[in-house]
Amino acid sequence: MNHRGREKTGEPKKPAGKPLESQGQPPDVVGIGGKMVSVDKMLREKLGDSNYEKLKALKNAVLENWLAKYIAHCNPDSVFICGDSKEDREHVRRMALEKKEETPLATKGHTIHYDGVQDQGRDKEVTKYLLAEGVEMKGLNTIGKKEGLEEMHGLMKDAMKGRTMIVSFANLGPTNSRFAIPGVEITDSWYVVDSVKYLYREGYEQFKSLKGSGDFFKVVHCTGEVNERGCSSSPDKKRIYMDLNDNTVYSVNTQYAGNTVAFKKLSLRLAISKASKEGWLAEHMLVMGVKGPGGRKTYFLGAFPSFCGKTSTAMIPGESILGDDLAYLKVVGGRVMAANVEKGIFGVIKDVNPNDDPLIWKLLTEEGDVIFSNVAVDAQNLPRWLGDKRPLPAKASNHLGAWTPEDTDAEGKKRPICHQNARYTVELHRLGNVDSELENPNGVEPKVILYGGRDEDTTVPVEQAFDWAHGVATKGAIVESVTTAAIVGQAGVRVMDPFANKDFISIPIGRYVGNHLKFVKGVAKPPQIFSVNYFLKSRGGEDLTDKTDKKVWLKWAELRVHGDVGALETPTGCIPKYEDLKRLFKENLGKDFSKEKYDELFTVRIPELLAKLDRGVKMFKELPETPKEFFELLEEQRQKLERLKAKKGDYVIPDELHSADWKQ
Ligand code: SPV
Ligand code: MN
Repeated sequence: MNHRGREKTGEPKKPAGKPLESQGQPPDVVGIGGKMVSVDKMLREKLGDSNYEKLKALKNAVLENWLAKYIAHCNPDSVFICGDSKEDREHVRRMALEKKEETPLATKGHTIHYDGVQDQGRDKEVTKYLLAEGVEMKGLNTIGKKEGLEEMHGLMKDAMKGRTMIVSFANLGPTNSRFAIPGVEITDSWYVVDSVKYLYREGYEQFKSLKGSGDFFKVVHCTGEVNERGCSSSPDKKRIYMDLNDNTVYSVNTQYAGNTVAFKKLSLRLAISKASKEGWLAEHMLVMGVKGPGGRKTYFLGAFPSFCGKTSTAMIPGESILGDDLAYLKVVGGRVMAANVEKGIFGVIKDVNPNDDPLIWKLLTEEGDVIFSNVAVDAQNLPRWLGDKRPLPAKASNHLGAWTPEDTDAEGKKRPICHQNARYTVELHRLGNVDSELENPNGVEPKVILYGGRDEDTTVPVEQAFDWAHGVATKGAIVESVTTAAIVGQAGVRVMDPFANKDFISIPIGRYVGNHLKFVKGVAKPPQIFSVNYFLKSRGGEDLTDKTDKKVWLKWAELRVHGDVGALETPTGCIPKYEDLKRLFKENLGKDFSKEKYDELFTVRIPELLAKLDRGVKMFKELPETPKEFFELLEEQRQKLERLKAKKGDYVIPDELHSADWKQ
């Protein structure tokens, strides 16, 4: 039953005794499972004067009813309405420490938070969409709404007893902008609210502009049962459910931020559904500025699956960052504009080291606010992580407890110092390279969109698509990557991850592809699409590139969109000329770039490219609503590759490329 948008009118109706999910809701009584309570009485009692005033100042009956319903059901000892003020921010931080959800580390401002042993990543298996009766969502993990809500509410019953419910407000997108979506999360975790404060723009004052409307994202999170470390301790009862119709997320028996800071990936699913109805795009993309000649700055977007270099791309030294994870894209006045949904980073810490990531390294080792999660802590109370390029400490502790370098697991393998998916949370403004336009309510105009995955054998390091539609179909829609530790489960399996967004696409993927194709209608100069691949190996399996080489691929794309460099045409797009890369490697990295390396990196690997196209066609054939145009574009590419193969064999170096070989 959708009760949003109701106003208080007249006398309260007598409760009917039936669960709210199945009956009309009287305006000022609330309850789940038959228990009915007066909203105002409940709020006055639980909130106390100052919190009650704070809530009332928002003048939003939808919010009040919803809140009262979960206060009655989750039964917290008290409720804290968290506003935008510095005092509230500090209170949250203090409480996170007092309740030991975070512990101070040696460096001022640094804290560590641990998640449960089986709560170290997003959990796909228990993350489901609540489905209204008669609705089907093919290929997505779903549960009937009635059954799902009953289960969820069963797990949430009295779950906040002895704890405080915190109500926090966030703004997805820059404040006072056309991108902004208001969100409210109720949770009993101070760590979750602390993370929200790091990652999102303040939303309490902005919430007033809703003027009573129920058009906001809602999140209910309960930590659930905890162990002696304060971590959720019932992974078998972990559930994360989303209701696209009500724009609501429910999460229980988990603390991992990807499952609980619901304005991240859980709200991305809500946003994708909303965007599809409204004609814009919600993407798993970085936003950054790349410098060109003469002080020019070109904005880039980049979609990469988790763990595939998205954050380190956004942080390339010398360039500027607006965001590392989520972007909203809208067409405004015939131009594509984009904004970061967030104002902070929840980044993978593995392999962050002073050489490859000097900016993040500095931030993580100097004084200032950082939440580390699931890293190890050494005897000096300093955080340590995989790939930090420091000698291992003699002992440390991690999410499993005490650790020494000699420790082995059940199979006799060395136990790593910490979990692969250990992370850090920081605010973007602390970075020396934050872009001046981060808070621009109009967003920025991207000229380049990058798509990349963890691909060891198929695509070249950088390649420009022929045009928007070609890029959408052959670069975005068929991104492939091997699975990583960001998700609980098996790592190392090759999967197709359309637009690096597959896990979050909450509408039929075919429709989503169609939305992308249509998106730039009426846009005179849409962004140009490039594929990038940081993981390509030689055909003998050796690494071919360094982590820092990505800067050169981006610099080339920057020059290319301004027409400052030429390119070689291949059947799959346009690749750099050797001379240009040689110069860019020297100028940007002081490195010599050999012709042999170039030939190896930019060889057109026809069997692998054809196999990838086949996998793409096979996958999309099984998905509803995929536009005909998509299949046509893939077929055209396949034919070009076949023709080149017939002329030149399976592997063709750039010097051997002549478009007459594949053009009819
Ligand atoms: C990712 O895994 O892509 C992340 C972290 O950005 S999470 O919030 O878990 O999605
Ligand atoms: Mn991400």
